[in-house]
Amino acid sequence: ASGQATAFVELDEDGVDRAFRADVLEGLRQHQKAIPARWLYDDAGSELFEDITRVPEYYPTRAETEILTDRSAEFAEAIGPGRAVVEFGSGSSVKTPLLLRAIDPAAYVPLDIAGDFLRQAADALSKKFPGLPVHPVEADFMRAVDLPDAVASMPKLGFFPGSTIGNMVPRTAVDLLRSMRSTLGTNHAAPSMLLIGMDLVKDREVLKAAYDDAAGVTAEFNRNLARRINRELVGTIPVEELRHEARWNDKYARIEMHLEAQSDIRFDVSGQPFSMRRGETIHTENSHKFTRRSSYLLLSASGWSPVKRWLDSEKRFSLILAEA
Ligand code: AVI
Repeated sequence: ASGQATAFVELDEDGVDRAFRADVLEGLRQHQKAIPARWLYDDAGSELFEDITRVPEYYPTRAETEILTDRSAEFAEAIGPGRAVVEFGSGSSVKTPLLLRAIDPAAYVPLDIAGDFLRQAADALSKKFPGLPVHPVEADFMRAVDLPDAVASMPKLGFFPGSTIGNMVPRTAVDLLRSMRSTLGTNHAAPSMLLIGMDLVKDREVLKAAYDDAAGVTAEFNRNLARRINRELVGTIPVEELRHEARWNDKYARIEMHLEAQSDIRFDVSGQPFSMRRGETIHTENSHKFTRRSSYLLLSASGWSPVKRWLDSEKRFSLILAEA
């Protein structure tokens, strides 16, 4: 799953997601055109993202997997057995089994908005861990969620890998981290914990290459958003006139993805006309990068006290354990 939490889907009379249409039309009317990144993840986009995780330049997935593999004894010691693991955004393929194997949990609760992803992930996990109770919950984890009664009395560990938190602006990230704290609970006798992946600030060229790989997979992932608009919102965007750009924004310490018009273009979306000048862009994603201090500040501003931090061998990516 993408890990991008969304509101529940509401379709209009043409079977189109109302929120998608509203976000696109509003986003294209702005001076700096911008469309929320969660719309990158339709079926084609989710598959392209899986492909991104395998391109040589995109290090975050491999770096985080390395930490989970190599430091399993340290996770076991810092977290301890018997917790209910609540994963925000279900089953990111190889990472979840690595964590579950390391810490000997009492239950696994995958939480996702997309019911089909959720059930697939839950089934796959149950097969791998036959003795482990699995309780999938279909919910929007941007808001506080009621967990199943079966795990009510267990201490909790939230798991949010992948640096998905980096795709949110700080204000939204704080809202989410606070919601997670409410979902997991703040029992002082057995404080909840959170294990969260956060990608690190590093050399710009390394960052830019990770978001503009030579094979062009990230470019396709970005352009797929324009294709999706054409498919679902009766659009006429000339996709081949849009160039993928990965840009470092130093003020906010983030990589931004943009789609840049290569010539002056005009197009329609849902019957409304739009135009772009050559060089004008549509901003499609932010991916914030953190330092030790900025990651701790974000967590503590959200009610979480950092406990321990692990890096991969090349110091590219961090996994942080925090306590409620
Ligand atoms: C899902 N998310 C953490 C990815 C990232 O690195 O920000 C999405 C992505 N966008 C382009 N490449 C990967």
